[in-house]
Amino acid sequence: MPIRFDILTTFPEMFATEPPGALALSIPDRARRAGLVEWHATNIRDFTTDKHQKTDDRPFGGGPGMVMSCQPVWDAVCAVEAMDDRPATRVLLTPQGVPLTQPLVEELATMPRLLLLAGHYEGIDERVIRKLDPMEVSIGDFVLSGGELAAIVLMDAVIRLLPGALGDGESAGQDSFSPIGPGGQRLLDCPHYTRPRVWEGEEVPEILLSGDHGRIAAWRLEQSLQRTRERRPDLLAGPPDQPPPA
Ligand code: 6GU
Repeated sequence: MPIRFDILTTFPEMFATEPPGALALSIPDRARRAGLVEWHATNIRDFTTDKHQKTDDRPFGGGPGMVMSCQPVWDAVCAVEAMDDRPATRVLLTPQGVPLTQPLVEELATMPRLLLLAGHYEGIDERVIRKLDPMEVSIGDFVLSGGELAAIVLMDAVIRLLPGALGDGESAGQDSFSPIGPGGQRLLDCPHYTRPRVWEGEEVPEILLSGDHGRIAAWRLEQSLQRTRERRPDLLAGPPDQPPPA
């Protein structure tokens, strides 16, 4: 069975396959055509009972922006969940969520069905969030106009991990954040080179031309460690609340 994504949004066009949206290209499109994944975007606006089709309203207590109302969100989630027998893991995309990391992506990639709720405006009425009790996920410490681009990021990261999604010569095990460190740490990727051997007077590192696969692997690991120390020392510190790796 393909993993199923349901996206609840007021901008379902962003998830279109025709004309192609961001996920209808490259690896996610190939995975979809191969039957590894399916996704369905549902317009929350289709579920509003408001006579003007409104999905939002002004915040109690005043302040800028609009708040997405409980009723259309709740009814949309209930209707979408009933479209398939499999239980959906509910995910709300919000800057207040837990950070999306590769371990979380790996966990999500094992789920049969994910329901992604993309909020807009100043947010969603807290009462419907509490009633849905979703996992709340953020893609970083910055603010997007809506959860849709975050949902697309999450979907891309999950889809490329599905067995068969990457072709020969593509491997998720070599990516940045793969646990290749000597203590199983997740490291940044090593640098890569292709032809020509000399470009603008700059040579490819000699070792990569040596044909010695053992030494090449050791060099790449050392490059990964060096980059990680320089750019992301936090990745080598070990997970918080756990002893650092030996
Ligand atoms: Cl998940 N949503 C929005 N609106 N902004 C974000 C985000 C999510 N993650 C980082 N910024």
